[in-house]
Amino acid sequence: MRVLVTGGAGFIGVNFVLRTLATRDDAEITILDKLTYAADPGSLDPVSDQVRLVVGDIADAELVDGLVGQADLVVHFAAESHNDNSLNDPSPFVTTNLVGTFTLLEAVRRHGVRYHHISTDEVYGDLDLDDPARFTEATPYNPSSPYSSTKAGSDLLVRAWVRSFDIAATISNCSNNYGPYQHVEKFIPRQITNVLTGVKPRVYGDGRNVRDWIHVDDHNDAVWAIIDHGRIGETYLIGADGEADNRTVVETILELLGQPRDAFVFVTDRPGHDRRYAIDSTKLRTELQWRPRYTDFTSGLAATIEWYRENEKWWRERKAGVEAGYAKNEKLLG
Ligand code: NAD
Ligand code: TDX
Repeated sequence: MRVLVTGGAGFIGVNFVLRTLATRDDAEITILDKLTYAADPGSLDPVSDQVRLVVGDIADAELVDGLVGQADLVVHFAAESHNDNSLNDPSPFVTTNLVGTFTLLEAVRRHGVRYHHISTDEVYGDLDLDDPARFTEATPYNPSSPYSSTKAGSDLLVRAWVRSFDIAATISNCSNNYGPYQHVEKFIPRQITNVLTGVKPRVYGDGRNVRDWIHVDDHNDAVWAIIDHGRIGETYLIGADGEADNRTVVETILELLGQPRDAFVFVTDRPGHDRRYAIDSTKLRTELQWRPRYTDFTSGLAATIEWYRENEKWWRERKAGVEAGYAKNEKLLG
């Protein structure tokens, strides 16, 4: 099977490529990645003789047409992915997430290629802290940020291309991922690397915002379950029952790193900050028999901390630039 992986040099894409090569022998992988600030092609060095990396933009119609024409399957991870960046400059989010997805869909339509679309639970907006509800495939779209609205728009393009043009597509909406190779701009790696560099973790607002954490390998195994056995045209929510508030996550990281649990600071809240995400993944579990393997978040976090400890070279160069960017808007509270 010839697989075109977009965004295969980013966090989830790198893990998808490495895991696919480790667990399957039927995939011949081509990666299309623009190598934005979020990418690290060096992460693919150990498998460089097993994958083809094409550096380019998913919004480049000619390039995309040629690559999709050579594939049996497209797995579309490429995106501008960080909410805070989308608040500072929404423009690349519109181009990559909307125009890029449109460009892929048109090529998929022309060539009749199977397509899997990677998306996020953020398309559903947020839930109150005391609301017993969780998101399901039937929850109405209600995105809050430029990032989540462009991801929502990209999902709707896929649904329209399925209905109007009969493309063979599936969609997955996953909760917050953690694990190795995640950019240090994101919450968990930012706080781990803060502690490792002697800086106190930064928690937005009151720290009570809840995210539903899943290990990146569990996400990617679910993606393969959907590609292998999912019903065409369907959406599947991916989540591992990992709800935790930000304050608790930071306290756990501090404890695992041998620091006092209260050695963090509160900083200015993110504008429009979604309060809580929570996924009900019953459909995925009952239809496709998928189960998460990382069911203990604390040991998953401990393994992730170990990875950042052992791979300082991977993140060290990016860290100062990311923190300088945050420092422009962030003020200590209290
Ligand atoms: P990331 O920012 O770490 O990586 C994105 C990758 O896409 C990078 O390698 C980047 O170079 C590439 N890219 C960006 N613009 C491109 C363009 N125009 N053309 C080609 N390549 C381009 O993101 P991630 O966290 O790995 O997220 C991957 C996907 O998973 C995204 O679609 C995201 O919306 C989705 N998702 C992420 C999470 C999460 O917790 N990180 C959760 C659910 C869904
Ligand atoms: O320094 C921080 N302090 C803090 O309190 C950062 C960077 C974040 N936060 C909070 C904001 C969120 O409540 O932590 C939570 C997680 O933040 P992010 O890592 O930025 O993730 P989030 O905004 O929830 O979005 C993530 O999950 C869904 C990914 O970045 C998206 O790509 C994915 O779609």
